[in-house]
Amino acid sequence: MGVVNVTPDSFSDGGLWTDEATAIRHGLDLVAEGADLVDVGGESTRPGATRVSLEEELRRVVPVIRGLSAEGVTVSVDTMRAEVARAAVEAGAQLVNDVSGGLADPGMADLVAATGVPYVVMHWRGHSDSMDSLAVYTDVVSEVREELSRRVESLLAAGVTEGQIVLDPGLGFAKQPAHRHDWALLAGMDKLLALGYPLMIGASRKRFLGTLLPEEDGSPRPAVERDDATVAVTALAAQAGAWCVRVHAVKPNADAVRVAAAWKRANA
Ligand code: PMM
Repeated sequence: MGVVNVTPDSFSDGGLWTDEATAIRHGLDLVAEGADLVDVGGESTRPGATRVSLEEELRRVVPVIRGLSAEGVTVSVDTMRAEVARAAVEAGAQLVNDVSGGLADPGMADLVAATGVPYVVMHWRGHSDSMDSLAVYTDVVSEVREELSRRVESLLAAGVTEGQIVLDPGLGFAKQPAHRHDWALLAGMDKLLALGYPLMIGASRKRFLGTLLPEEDGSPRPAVERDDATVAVTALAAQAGAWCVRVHAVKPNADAVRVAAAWKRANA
């Protein structure tokens, strides 16, 4: 899955694809580089970010989704709002990617049930302005697994079907690099896969990679210089059974997925 952030303030690519034509062109480039899906988002979720209005989010994403869908691209919408998900599906989106797993908008479960589209349920504890303070765990893998399975139960009760659900541990969301939460979740992927749903992994350019690879002065490596590390995570995540990786730099990550697949085939 390639990322098109139609936002002025996303942490690694904010401001690059804010106008409609540039965003559509970028989405098409990602497909040419090997993306099977293009994820279009209009709200930055970087730590500390404040929310955009519903109107602004709609204004940013709907034309881009319409344009990419018209070109035959399989588009997903990255949104926490049922209203945006509805408009996105009407504009051609075929998947809803909700970083709040349905917690941010009580209308989301019904919308997903009504449209029948695949739905990414990410582990989330709160909005960006508070998520760092919510990153408190005794055992991050079992707590994330438990919280995801409670989300699944509630979605199924609302009429969403098992076949629609994709899970995601939410790397970087209420996870602290200093406590290695993201690494524990990657190493514990088998326990998340044991829930029986496809797994999405969004490691691309995230903080935990920056802190793994500090600069000489000790500061984290800048986001745009974390692609090589992202590719290494992609290879390992694909090997461990991920269904999808959500990335900014598609070409090298698509190569890594192919390498892992060839390795697996040779082992079969
Ligand atoms: N991360 C971001 C945004 N959306 N969606 C899913 N399913 N999983 C993620 O890990 C995820 C996401 C934040 O990254 P960005 O600002 O680079 O898009």
